[in-house]
Amino acid sequence: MKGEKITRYKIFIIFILVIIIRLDLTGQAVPGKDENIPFLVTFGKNGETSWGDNDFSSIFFFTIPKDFKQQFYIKVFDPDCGGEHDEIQGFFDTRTMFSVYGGKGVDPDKNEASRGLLPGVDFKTGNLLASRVFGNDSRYDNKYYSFGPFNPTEGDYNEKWQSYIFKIICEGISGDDGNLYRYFLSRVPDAEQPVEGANAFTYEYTFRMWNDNKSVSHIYPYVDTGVVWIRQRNFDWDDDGTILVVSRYKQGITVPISNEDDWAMSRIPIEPAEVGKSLDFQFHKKQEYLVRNNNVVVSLENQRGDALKFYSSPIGGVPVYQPVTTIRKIQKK
Ligand SMILES: [Ca+2]
Ligand SMILES: [Ca+2]
Ligand SMILES: [Ca+2]
Ligand SMILES: [Ca+2]
Repeated sequence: MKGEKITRYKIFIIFILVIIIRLDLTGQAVPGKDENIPFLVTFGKNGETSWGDNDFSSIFFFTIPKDFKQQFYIKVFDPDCGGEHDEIQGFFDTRTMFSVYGGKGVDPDKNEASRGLLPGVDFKTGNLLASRVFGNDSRYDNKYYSFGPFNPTEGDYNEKWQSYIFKIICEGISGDDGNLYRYFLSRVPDAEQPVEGANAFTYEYTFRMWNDNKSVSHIYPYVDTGVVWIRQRNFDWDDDGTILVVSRYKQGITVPISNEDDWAMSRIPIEPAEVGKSLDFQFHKKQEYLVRNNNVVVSLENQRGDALKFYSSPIGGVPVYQPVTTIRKIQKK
């Protein structure tokens, strides 16, 4: 009896520890911990789309839970384009502008233009809170720059998620090199201290793959109510291995892959039980040889043409396939 009590106590402690660890490490870093993606990438607007960035801009949203009352910072790691991490073309001449927006017009649930997927429509919606241009500057090479402090209520309030939403836009305003960078949402400017319950998402994910064909990268789109099927699109995958879709109900569906400067697309059926959870898009690199410096773009929309969000910290956790033995599900192509 006493032994059983101790075991239950131990399980309880482990459970609490797991919760604490997840609160501390998820949702704050972009790319997220579970994604295993080394960097986001945005090229200068004079770059070639065949280098893997289709539009020379990237948009991310941060959600701050309404119960969080302190100030916070949006930190950019390696905001410069030069020195370490970045992708040179000839010589470094790229200038990149990072801009933070809050207020009405930011929330992409209420304002579709804010998502940045409508051709020719301005996505710089909301109030500009901070902005800075970075060139080839050793002061910011391999280091963080902190935007802020911001007050949570400067964001655009979203009732469904009970969170204030902020947006950060990265634009390659000149030059042709690729700026590689990461974000971190922090309570302090000079360290990385997460905001509990915060998250980050985008609608069109442009990122760099590892130069290591043993590594697998992931992105986690959230399947909202009413989704019956989704259309996946991937750009400039350089024929680099396979892309698999995994969920509790999908052991691994392969999707058509792009090669050089082109898009590949397909439809993926969604089971009712996958609604309200995340899918796991897995990016497995080619094993025969190493495709170096692969930058890729991924976007998804549902059957109504609405874009799906990719969360840095998957909502509902990382989905794990669970074989169904009683009900055999036949995947439709
Ligand atoms: Ca750099
Ligand atoms: Ca250049
Ligand atoms: Ca950089
Ligand atoms: Ca590529």
